[in-house]
Amino acid sequence: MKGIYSALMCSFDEQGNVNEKGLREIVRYNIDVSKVDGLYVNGSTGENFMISTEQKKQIFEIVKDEAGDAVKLIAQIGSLNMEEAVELAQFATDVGYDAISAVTPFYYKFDFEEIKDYYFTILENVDNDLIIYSIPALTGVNMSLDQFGELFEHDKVIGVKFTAPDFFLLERLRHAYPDKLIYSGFDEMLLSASVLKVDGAIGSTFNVNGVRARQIMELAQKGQIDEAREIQKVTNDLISAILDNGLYQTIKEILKYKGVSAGVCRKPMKTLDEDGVARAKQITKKYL
Ligand code: MN9
Repeated sequence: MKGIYSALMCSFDEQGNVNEKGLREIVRYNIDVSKVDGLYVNGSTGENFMISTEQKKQIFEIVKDEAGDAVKLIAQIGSLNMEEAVELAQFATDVGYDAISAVTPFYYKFDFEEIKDYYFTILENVDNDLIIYSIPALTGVNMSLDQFGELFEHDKVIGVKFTAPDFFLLERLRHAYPDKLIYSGFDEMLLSASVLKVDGAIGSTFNVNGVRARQIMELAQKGQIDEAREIQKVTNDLISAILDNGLYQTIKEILKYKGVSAGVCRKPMKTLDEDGVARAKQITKKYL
């Protein structure tokens, strides 16, 4: 389960429906061109928190059907609706996903006992391994080293997608839990996370920049830090340009220039105007 995983984009049409052909093309592009080791499906980048349960299932099915066994598949099933989380966990497991992942429950400021109960309840109801999805900037949920430890006591909690700029906590986690899988979640900090020996990375920009991501991680693992830094530098020029222009919209536009029917983002996310589209084209030409 180690390696570079795209936080998979999903193609939606103007009405917000899943564009099956487009989604299949995105999967193919990730495997054939971005050369990722795996796909993280229905995460933030997949616009998961703006779609229906049926759409989530539809996406899990299409992605598995297109990817087959070519790459590892992780299904993000986290939801504030526990029944939905369990239902999706079972569904993705039946479809053949290698692991499930669940975002920390957010919005209501749950205490740690509640968060623990959420994860263990999901695991009581599904026969699969689980990766915690921690992204404090979006959820407001900050867990301590000891709290991660309590979750890691469960055999089936096999790791964490660590999307935070907290390298102190990351180092402590790595040191304390050498056998758990730690995935770096911020693409712009991949080199720093790789130096601390994460097992892999899961990111939105890998949909289009997966090859450089792999180079950064592998060079860092070999101790070739200067070379890795050069590639992180180009990568971060790219990521800065993408973030300035609108993260998911711009990645979709880049995919379109590459011939992939990436569609538009779901409302309330906005669509790029003419200038934004032109900038996305320039970014593609310059970096990809
Ligand atoms: O899955 C992604 N997080 C979000 C991880 O999209 C919220 C990252 O890959 C970021 O998009 C990326 C740009 O900041 O690092």
